[in-house]
Amino acid sequence: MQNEEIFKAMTQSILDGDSDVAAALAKQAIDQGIDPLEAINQGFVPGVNYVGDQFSCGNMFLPELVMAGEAMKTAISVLEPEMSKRGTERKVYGKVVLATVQGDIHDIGKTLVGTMLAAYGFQVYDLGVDVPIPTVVAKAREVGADIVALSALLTTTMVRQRDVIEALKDIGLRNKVKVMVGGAPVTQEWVQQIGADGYSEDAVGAVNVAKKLMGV
Ligand code: B1M
Repeated sequence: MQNEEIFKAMTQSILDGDSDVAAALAKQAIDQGIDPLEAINQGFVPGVNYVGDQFSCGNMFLPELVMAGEAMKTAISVLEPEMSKRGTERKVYGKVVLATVQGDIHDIGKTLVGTMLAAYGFQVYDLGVDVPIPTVVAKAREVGADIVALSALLTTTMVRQRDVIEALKDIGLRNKVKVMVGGAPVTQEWVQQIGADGYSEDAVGAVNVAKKLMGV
């Protein structure tokens, strides 16, 4: 396959949300000697951009976004070792420590946000669900996080987002790290109330917010 042809097929694999095809094309690109960075930027990224835009205007729905994100993540996982070998790591916009807050086990939205952030060039440390406040804060300090991203799906666990902000203040990290929050019950009003730096209603918006927080 010519490069243009393989890029087109890569874009289509994301639109189809087909992880197996995306992985096979990523492998094929490596075998053909295509620069993995070029494969991501010219092959897979146009696919997630399209799906993201269509999701934002209501023409595509959550399952398509989830599947596209998963396919993108699978393709990148195939290409990443080759990128490291070639020393052509993608530009990393920033380090994000991501967690669903303590007491909350909802992980679908959080994982989707993590997938999209990683797909768009953030280094994501996903701590999982029900993550204790000290664990979030310690990881942020350990990796030198630029952003702490906190998901909460329950009205009873939203308050943990505020607690993490307070804990960051307590250890003198608050002025070094941005905090973004999200999850179904989170509102702009809540963001202001707890003094977070950013909020988005969905995973595509989360990428835009994170980029804005990093000044890119
Ligand atoms: Co739960 N649950 N649940 N649940 N659950 C809700 C949240 C609820 C609204 C359902 C309802 O009653 N209508 C309700 C909360 C009520 C409230 O507090 N206001 C509820 C409840 C009550 C509970 C339990 C307490 C039920 C019980 O046991 N009695 C229990 C709590 C357990 C716990 O956490 N301690 C519970 C358990 C569960 C399951 C385990 C069964 C399952 C989760 C499975 C899993 O995650 N692996 C589950 C599910 C599936 C839901 C609903 C139905 C769907 C959540 C979901 O995955 N949505 C949910 C109702 C609903 O939301 N409609 C509900 C899809 C996902 C992609 O969207 O997570 O919103 P979402 O993420 C979005 C955005 O919010 C945003 O981007 C994502 C992608 O667009 N976003 C961010 C999310 N995080 C972000 C972070 C960001 C930025 C954006 O920056 C950091």
